[in-house]
Amino acid sequence: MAHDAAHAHDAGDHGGHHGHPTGIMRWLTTTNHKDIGSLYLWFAGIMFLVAGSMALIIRAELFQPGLQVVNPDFFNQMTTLHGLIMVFGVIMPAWAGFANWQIPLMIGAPDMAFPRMNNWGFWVLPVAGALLIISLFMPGGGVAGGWTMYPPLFIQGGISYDMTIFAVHILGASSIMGSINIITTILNMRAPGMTLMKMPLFVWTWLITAYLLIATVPVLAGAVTMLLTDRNFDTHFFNAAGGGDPVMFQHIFWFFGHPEVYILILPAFGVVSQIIPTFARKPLFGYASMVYATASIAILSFIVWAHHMFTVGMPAAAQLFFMYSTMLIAVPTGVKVFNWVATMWKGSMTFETPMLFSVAFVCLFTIGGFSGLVCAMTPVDIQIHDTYYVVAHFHYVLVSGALFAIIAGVYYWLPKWTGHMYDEKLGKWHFWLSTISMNITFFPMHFLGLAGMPRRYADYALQFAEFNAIASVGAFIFGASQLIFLWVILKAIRGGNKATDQVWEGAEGLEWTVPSPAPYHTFETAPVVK
Ligand code: CU1
Repeated sequence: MAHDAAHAHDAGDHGGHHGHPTGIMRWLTTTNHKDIGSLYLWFAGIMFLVAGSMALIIRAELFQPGLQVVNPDFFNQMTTLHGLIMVFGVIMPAWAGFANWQIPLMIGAPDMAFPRMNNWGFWVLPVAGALLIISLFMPGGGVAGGWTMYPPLFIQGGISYDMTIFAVHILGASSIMGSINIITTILNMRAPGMTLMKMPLFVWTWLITAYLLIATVPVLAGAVTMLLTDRNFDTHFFNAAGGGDPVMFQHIFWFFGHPEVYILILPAFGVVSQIIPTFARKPLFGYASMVYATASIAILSFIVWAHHMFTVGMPAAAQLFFMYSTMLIAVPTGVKVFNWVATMWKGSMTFETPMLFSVAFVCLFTIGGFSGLVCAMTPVDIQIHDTYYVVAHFHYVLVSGALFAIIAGVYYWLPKWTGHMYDEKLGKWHFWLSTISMNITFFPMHFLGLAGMPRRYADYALQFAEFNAIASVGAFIFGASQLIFLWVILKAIRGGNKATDQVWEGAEGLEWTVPSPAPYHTFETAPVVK
């Protein structure tokens, strides 16, 4: 167990101890939290290119009215898989990568609590990803029912629908394994003195996220299992002709689905709460209120689900309940935004790339929050339901929210992860191009939605042409800008200026101040916890 931190990754090449696996076997058998963190991040990055390309196919088709690039059925397959892969294959695995890399370092644990389950939790992911992508090429075509998998559409399709259900089961199993690991690690393996209320906020947000996952992923698994039996074993859970109820699927799905959107965004709150204090050179304002706000958001997320279903025909009392409970979430979210602003207030701020993305997060996520409040109002939502207004809303939350926080976190910790500084100049190019093009893409969608353009159609009426053309131009600039990001990451991995011990001037916390030897271990040599 005497491997030196800096040389741990080369141990196999030295012909070192007990013939550690090298090459592909090293990655297949690794139980080291840093290796597994990297695997998650690479998987998320590759799937980001896949699902991002699908978005560009969508935007190419919508560049002009009339069909020009793909047929409507393939268009629907693209919107469905773009959503499924971005949620389950990009943002969730990226956060799992951050959790694996950072949580042990931040709380002073030698590794995750269950290193072998950690390995398994990652390696089922590529199987699910492959199932989703291969399903596109199956007889009968790919899944075209939307990422929410609503019946009756989702009961009718071919084999690709069964493959998608299987993929969702696998993804769920992976999430459950990851969550059990994260909760156990945080509750049992903190260094002496690291009390719960001293934990870095990123650790807090992931602890709460892990509870959300454990509470909701089995609900999703139940929903898709009922779809599976409706499809293959003649049950009629969601078939009105057999006494079932298709709307029941929506209730079950969104009981998972709304907490799921907080699963995607809570770790983002955590990352931004690490970055802003560093570059404002002030401690986080309102730490305890941040923890309580995160917990409040998580609890409230369980009682708002039917705000996705205002048009299914609900009693007025239910509409009022889901409207008011949804609006209530603005309170703890507002607490967070005010705390981030107060942290920056009178700080001696500098604007390196991680800070730029974090400040953009605070501004643009807040736009997504406000349009969420608009959507929450029942009478307004009945008007804008299934229009591009909703598409604009959730892309502000997920692109300039979750994705920007992931990018900010990658820039922030890349020196820690690779040992090299990234190229600040290219980082700034990446930031400005992404931020400007993100707004060019998604802001016009508010106008399209208010004017009545429905989502999930390959074509549209002539009066929507201008804003669609603008959105498509923005999308292609955004897509191209992400190639800069890829280049910056590859450059930092391959070399560049050595990162110093204290990478960021204002950074505090265990992860920056305590040396963190990477335990070299695999299935053959399990970690020894002293
Ligand atoms: Cu929701």
